[in-house]
Amino acid sequence: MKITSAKVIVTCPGRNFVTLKIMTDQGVYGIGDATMNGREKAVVAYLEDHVIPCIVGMDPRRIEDIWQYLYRGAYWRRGPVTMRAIAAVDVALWDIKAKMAGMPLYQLLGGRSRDGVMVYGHANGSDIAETVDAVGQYIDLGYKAIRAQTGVPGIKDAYGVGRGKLFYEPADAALPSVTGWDTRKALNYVPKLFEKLRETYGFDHHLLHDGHHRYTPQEAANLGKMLEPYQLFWLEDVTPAENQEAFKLIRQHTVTPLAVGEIFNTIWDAKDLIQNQLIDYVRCTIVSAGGVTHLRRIADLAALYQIRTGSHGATDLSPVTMGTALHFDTWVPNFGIQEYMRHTEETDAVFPHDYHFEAGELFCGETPGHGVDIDEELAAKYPYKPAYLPVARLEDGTMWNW
Ligand code: GCO
Ligand code: MG
Repeated sequence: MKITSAKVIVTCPGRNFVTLKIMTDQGVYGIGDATMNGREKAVVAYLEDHVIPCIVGMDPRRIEDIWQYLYRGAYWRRGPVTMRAIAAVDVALWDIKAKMAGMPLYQLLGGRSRDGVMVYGHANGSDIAETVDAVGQYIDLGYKAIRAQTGVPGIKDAYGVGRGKLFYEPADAALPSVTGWDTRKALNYVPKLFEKLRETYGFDHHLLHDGHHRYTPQEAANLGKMLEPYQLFWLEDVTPAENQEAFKLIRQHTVTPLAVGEIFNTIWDAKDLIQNQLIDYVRCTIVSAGGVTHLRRIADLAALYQIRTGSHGATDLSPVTMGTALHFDTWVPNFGIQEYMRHTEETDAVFPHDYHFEAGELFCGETPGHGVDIDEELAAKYPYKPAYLPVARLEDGTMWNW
């Protein structure tokens, strides 16, 4: 069997998505997501100029060998661009293999470990009252787990507060918009949100919060400690994780569960956090961390330390990633939770898929492959539109972590 050709499809049904389509001499094709929010064109070039010429003619059944070829052969290993390109190839090849086997992908991975996959949605508001209402709407939609983010008085465009109700799209401008941050104001406000949420809805639903890399380790420990009475499911990205050791300090002071990893791109980014039991959930995803082949390795290492998966699932991860993630989540023994920010109807039309939402869970389908396709004709109607993630500055103008 041979890869006869491959192409990159860039489409923007409300936001940009980059999709790799691999064709074979058996007439079966596979698709993989390669979207990197705000840097899409870098991955397009990497795929078109440095990956596709190498894989045409290769046997698509040799998934592991092609992964190793693209990882070791790059010489300049790792990084978000390289690992997204490898992920896109990997997912497309798993899609092909499952189609050739006539099986939904989860069967190829080892079969079902669960029926449905618990997901969490994003509730947000400009202040505590609005956010409490938004969480109530997600409870009414049947969600068992809800992430809550609120605007903070005195902070311009605090992270995680969307402009719509169901959809939150942070890449909001043709050049990075500037948002503000002030940790003291956030530390004085965020705990009050969760106090109010528990007062209003009790403890029957899982509540999550994303620190989005904003706190120093000491501040993160302080926030974790202040949130303990509200029993969060997790506190995410509470401090930048390049220095994995920083989590030792946080761990010494709080038992609030910690989740990290949506911006990791290989197992090396998470290895020390996992082996030192410094986190409770690993957030790596199919698209950012080298595809099914590599995410499986990360999940297996995490399982040795009773750490569970909690894959990233924002709108900037295409339905191709969501569909593949659901097959992965249906199989993986140490599953924790799956993030699920609904895509818009126009996105869903470009990416027809067989997964569905019911009573707070997502269910992958039984279609052979990962169950997601791309309507190329419709995709062509939405040309690429430059869009950047914001940046964040402190009140004195210091550049901070968005
Ligand atoms: C999340 C993420 C998003 C990111 C976005 C960047 O937890 O869903 O933090 O909100 O900011 O995916 O493109
Ligand atoms: Mg996050």
